[in-house]
Amino acid sequence: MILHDYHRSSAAFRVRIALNLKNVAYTALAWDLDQHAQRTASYLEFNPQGLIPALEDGAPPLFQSGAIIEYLDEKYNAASLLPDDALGRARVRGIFQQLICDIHPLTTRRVAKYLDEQFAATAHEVIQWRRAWVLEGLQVLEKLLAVSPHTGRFCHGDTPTLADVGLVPQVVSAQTLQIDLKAMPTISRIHANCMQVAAFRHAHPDNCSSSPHLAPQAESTQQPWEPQLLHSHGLSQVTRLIHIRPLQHRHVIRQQL
Ligand SMILES: N[C@@H](CCC(=O)N[C@@H](CS)C(=O)NCC(=O)O)C(=O)O
Repeated sequence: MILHDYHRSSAAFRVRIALNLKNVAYTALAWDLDQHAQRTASYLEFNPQGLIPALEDGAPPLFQSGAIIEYLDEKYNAASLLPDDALGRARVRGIFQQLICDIHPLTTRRVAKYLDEQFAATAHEVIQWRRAWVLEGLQVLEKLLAVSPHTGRFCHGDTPTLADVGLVPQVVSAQTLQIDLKAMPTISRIHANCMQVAAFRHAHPDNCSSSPHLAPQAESTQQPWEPQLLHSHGLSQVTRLIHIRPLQHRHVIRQQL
């Protein structure tokens, strides 16, 4: 199984968590979003949407983190990421979709690029934009989680579900945007509980940062886009590879997006 990955991609972070929760061995191929690797012909040929992540587990390749995670949940049905009851499943999917459909897309690199290119937004204004949408979305979610009797140690009950898989990357993204989460005690508590679980911890960008540090060295010795074996780590055997391509870019976005 091959995960087309980038350590700072929130959407890929979700899939890494799910793979770890399911204890599935995989190979990670890192596409350097900071170098716009997802917009190069070799990636677009594979995924015309030009977005990370993608998962290869036979043909066809799978796109969209939500679809990939539900595929994994169906294929490896031990430790289900969805509750048994229909109402519970709808609640969990609702939280997940709020995070991945209503918050995350507004903060992506392509939106930042458009703000920059079409409206000459400064880097500071782009950060303000991102902060506004993440803050608003998480504040709403905090209210939903705080009042619900279904909220437990995790977003739904006392075992991790799809909702937590969506929540943790968004909280990490909020942290990189320096959003103060003190006013969101329920989210902070659930996030802390998730980080007690190795599957979440091992998927964190700090534990998967294959590309930025090694890219310059690799560039001098590798052909463009030649995959380089970096190291293996993770809960299960995760092999991390990197595609390197020296590219000029206008500005590097260092937030978790
Ligand atoms: N809905 C997609 C979103 C994927 C997505 O936006 N990925 C980001 C990284 S987190 C990306 O590839 N961004 C590149 C860009 O915006 O050009 C999913 O959940 O898989």
